[in-house]
Amino acid sequence: MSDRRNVTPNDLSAFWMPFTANRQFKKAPRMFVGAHDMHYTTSDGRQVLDGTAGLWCVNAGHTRPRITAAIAEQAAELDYAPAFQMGHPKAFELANALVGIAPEGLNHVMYTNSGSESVETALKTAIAYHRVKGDGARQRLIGRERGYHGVNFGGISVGGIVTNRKMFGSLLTGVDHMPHTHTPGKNQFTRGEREEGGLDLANELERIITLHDASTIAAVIVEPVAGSTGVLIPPKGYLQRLREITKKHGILLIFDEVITGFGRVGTPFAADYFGVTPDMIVCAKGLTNGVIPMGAVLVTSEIHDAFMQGPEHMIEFFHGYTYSGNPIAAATGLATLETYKEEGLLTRGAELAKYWEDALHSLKGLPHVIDIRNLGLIGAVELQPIDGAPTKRAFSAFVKAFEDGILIRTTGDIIAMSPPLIITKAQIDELIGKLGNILKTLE
Ligand code: PXG
Ligand code: PLP
Repeated sequence: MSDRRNVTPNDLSAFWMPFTANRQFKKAPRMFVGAHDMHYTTSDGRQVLDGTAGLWCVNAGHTRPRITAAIAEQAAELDYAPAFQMGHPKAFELANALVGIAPEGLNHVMYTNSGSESVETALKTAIAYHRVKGDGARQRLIGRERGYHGVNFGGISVGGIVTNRKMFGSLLTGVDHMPHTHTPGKNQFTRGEREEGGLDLANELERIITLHDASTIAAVIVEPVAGSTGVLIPPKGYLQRLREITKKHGILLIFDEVITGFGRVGTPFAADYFGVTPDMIVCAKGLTNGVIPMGAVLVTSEIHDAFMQGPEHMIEFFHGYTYSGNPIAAATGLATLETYKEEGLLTRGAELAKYWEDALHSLKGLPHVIDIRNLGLIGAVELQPIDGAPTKRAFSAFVKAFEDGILIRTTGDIIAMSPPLIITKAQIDELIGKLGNILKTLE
């Protein structure tokens, strides 16, 4: 056995942290040691109001009793069952429950362990679907500038966040990107969706289709509301038009609802809010309240049924993960959906949206604030970057916020917020009030 001579107790160096300024963090660590409902507890015993639902995932709030109990019970009863060629009841129950809250027509569920894996699963399914239908030339994938679809190769290929792409070589071939939907100079401080520009932006897809020819394109993938890139709300009519165009050309439309799913915009899925049904929905995060890793891809019967051919003893789709539909994750998902249902959380965002919007927009006019955007219980405050030091101003707001007892999230110089759907109006006031005071003190 090794004498473990490289390890000192409580040393922070071994863990190479994700999407984190590691050296800076390890000099001044910010640690959570507990959480309950709307609050975290820090390692120095302070309460921090969760303005971001963790990373956009803890939609029902923290350590909810039904969910923690379900995990303990499932772990004691059936901890693991092989995902391939074997089943267990809760994976089927959860699939039925998901189909029950999904937009009409999305009737089948594949499981993954994250949003990133859900994206890969959806992209592979799209290409394979055309092939099993005898349309194997449809291999191209269309994403969007500033899109975030996780960090795996397919996701960064269709994604449009340059920092997440440029280090990683040539990525997938046969990918193109639509323009993003943000038009600075035209849509600052819009409340919700803006009226203008939706059709023109969506019609850019027609241009891309003409360039490549529809017969080569498998799918278009978009976030209904772009989250990670700093909250970009689509203009009115945009998603509806994307649906019309994709349908007309036999191209699958994939909504990446990893953030927008499970009540974030005031409806179960953003597809419901916008009244647009895609061919696949990619989800994760809120599916299990962020508590146990799990993602899913919801597909139409048309897609599913296209694969159900050939000899019955043959595997229909050569894809899946060791932990697809893992029993503890499935039990967590079921308990999460029950909690959402019992407390009306999948539509609570709609009740709070106006209050949230008014609170957010009350920050207009404070120093450095150049834009405010919102939809459902999502909000963003964009700051003017410090000359020559982009991201620094927003990051110092983040650190001050943590010290003042609120958790916000920053990307570039954009502050993003997405509180648990159990937030009260008083807690919205506290969150926005404290943020306002911090903005007044920023350099
Ligand atoms: N698609 C979308 C639309 C996402 O927002 C993923 C895929 C990937 O999911 P996983 O589970 O592989 O991380 C995401 C994840 C942020 C932030 O603060 C956003 C995400 C993850 C972490 C931080 O903006 N989105
Ligand atoms: N790498 C190796 C060597 C494996 O054996 C497996 C799964 O069996 C994987 C990767 C994929 O792991 P997962 O199914 O957890 O995604």
